Amino acid sequence: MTSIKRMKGLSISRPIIYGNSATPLHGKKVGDSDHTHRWTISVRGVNNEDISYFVRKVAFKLHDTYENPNRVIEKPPFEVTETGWGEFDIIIKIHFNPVSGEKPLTLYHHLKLHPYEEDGLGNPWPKQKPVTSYSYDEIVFNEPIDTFYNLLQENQTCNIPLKKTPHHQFSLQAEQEEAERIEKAIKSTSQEIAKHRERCKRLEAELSAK
Ligand code: SLL
Repeated sequence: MTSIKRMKGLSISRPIIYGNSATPLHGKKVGDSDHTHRWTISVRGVNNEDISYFVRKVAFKLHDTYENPNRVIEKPPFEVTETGWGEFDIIIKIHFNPVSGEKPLTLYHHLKLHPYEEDGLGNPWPKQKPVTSYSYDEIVFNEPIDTFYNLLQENQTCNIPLKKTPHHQFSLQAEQEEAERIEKAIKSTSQEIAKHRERCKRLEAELSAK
């Protein structure tokens, strides 16, 4: 038996974007159904590059109201397009190239059909604009098998860009800005808490003095 060699102390990652886009059918009925939207759920590379060198297949588990809710996609693009009327959680199971010896990875995505009230700039959501909900993630392979490690190294991967661009929702700049927003929110929340604690103390002191 050939022994499996792992790359001790090494890890290697691959970025992915997963999620859905949805457009309303505006009363255009699909058959005699009560469907209101057409949507696509997908797992992709950052620049829509081919990820099939390390992804063997993707299984999307839809809501049980769908016929054949287990949709297994064996080749790229790893996506499912459907119509429907409701939002629900989709279980995404990514199976890796068998040479990896890696267990499948399970992700969850809440299918989003309805926009938030505003488009982010304070304007109402434009009727024709697709609603999108995507997540960025990096799949980390710890101490991968050497053949899989070599396979990953041999294939080009695209990373998110440094700066924000109209074509990329995810960038290092956006990540940095989000981190700064979170830090600011944590700071102002702790200031609020401190303020309220002080007020409580004052009121308690007033009460006991009565
Ligand atoms: C809801 N909890 O009530 C959710 C369930 C299910 C959506 C949403 C079915 C399509 C079909 C469909 O759109 N299911 O029957 O072909 O909102």
